[in-house]
Amino acid sequence: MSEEDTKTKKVDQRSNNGTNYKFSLISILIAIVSIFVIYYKQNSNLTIDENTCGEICNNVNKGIDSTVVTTETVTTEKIITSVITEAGPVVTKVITEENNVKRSTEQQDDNDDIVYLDLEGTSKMINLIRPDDYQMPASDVAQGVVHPEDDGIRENAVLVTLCRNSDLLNLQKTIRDIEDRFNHRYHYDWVFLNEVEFSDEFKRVTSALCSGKTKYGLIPEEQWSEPDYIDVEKFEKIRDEMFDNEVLYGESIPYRHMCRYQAGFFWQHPLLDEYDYYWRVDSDVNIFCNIPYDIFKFMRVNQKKYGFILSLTEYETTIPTLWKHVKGFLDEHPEYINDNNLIDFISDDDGETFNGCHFWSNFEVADLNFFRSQAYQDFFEYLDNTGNFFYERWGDAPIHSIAAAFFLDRSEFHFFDGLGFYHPDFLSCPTEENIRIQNQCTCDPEKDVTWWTFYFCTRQYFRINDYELPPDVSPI
Ligand SMILES: Nc1nc2c(ncn2[C@@H]2O[C@H](COP(=O)(O)OP(=O)(O)OP(=O)(O)O)[C@@H](O)[C@H]2O)c(=O)[nH]1
Ligand SMILES: [Mg+2]
Repeated sequence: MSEEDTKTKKVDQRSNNGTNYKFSLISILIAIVSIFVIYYKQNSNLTIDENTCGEICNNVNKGIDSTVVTTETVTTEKIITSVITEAGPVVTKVITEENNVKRSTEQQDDNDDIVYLDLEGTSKMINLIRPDDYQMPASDVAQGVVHPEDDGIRENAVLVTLCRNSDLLNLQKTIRDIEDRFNHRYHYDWVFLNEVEFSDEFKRVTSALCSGKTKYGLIPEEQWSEPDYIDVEKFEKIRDEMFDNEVLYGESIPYRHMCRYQAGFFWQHPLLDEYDYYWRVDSDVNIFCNIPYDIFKFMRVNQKKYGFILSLTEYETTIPTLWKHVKGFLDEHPEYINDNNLIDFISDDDGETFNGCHFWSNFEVADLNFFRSQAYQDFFEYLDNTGNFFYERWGDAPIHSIAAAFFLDRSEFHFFDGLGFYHPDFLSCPTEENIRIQNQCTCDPEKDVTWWTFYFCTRQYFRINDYELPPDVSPI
């Protein structure tokens, strides 16, 4: 090989090496891009990355096949999600759409403000198509009510929960029950009330669980503290005595504030001003059956003002002088007594004595305008001035029930059946198997206490109203 040839070969080799080198670079680049694309595809098909959007996005996406992009909208069968990151404080906005309902969640990177909103008027209710063989519980037939069909119009109503931050764990299950069994179709707002500020965690978790707007209200101090006229020494002595006598919550101060607030103040919270109907949801209740109609529409259409599930008798030791004061008030205000009242539910001797029967207020679907009425307000103020929410530990349930029994028309009450309900330690489960099956109940009818002949009062309610008892409920 000549020197010339050798040079040429070296040049060729160099140029070949250069081509190979370029080729390898391109291959590596393609590989990197491919890996990136595969990685991106895999991740974008799962959930929103927590670092991008925070815990709330993971909640939104839980169990949902979602697609995530930045500053772009992608549609899949179930969901539209877009994550928008703005300059300055990072605002992450997640919009989801499922079954024609759009939800928007915003979060700032300092976790300060979590706002949960309906997206400008696009929220759409899921209307239940009622099967031809739909059945009402026999007790509803006996009460002469109708179950309204969905019409796509939400009532002016709200779910209300008074609770502490520490109730969050129990409350999650309660909310889930009510959302799954009822509210996922209607998206009614949910108001949470507390005497201290709700924590960010409480807001994050509850706003992710609720399908309507969530609102968080602070209770004014004067509604959650002993009024000036309470004799502090007397109060302390009484609490000691109640503790010694093992009166339930007899020594507790917060319990008294809770009862007094539920009895006299909750509807005054400005967050409730805009609503007509409310469903009180305590943090320790469960629902076991589908509710196959709009419970608030039910109230309006059937002209009901007070709905209950369980009714029972009050501990005498917590209300020794309540009836005396009720009579004192009614002597002063006979004009408030409804001509067609329900006194025979709470008294067996035409108002002489209280038989202890009351509606268990941990489930209450009611017309807020009843509480806002002058009669109710005067009634509460009169009772409150006795100081006995503190000295005797009056519960809110008998106060609500006594007021309703005197001031409402007896046709304005309703006993709800077919929902399945639990609050420690009592359970209500529909007695009729067809209703349990239709409403997909998960409760044990053997544990139902509704129709017990002692301690509970629903039989009394049926007797005084001349309603026929449901089948399978023995007449005695
Ligand atoms: N913010 C606040 N909420 C309370 C307080 N005490 C009770 N609650 C809430 O008020 C509602 C009723 O309270 P409960 O403690 O369940 O009262 P109860 O049902 O009479 O008593 P239990 O039979 O023990 O359940 C629940 O939703 C509680 O979470 C309190 O001190 N502060
Ligand atoms: Mg409770």
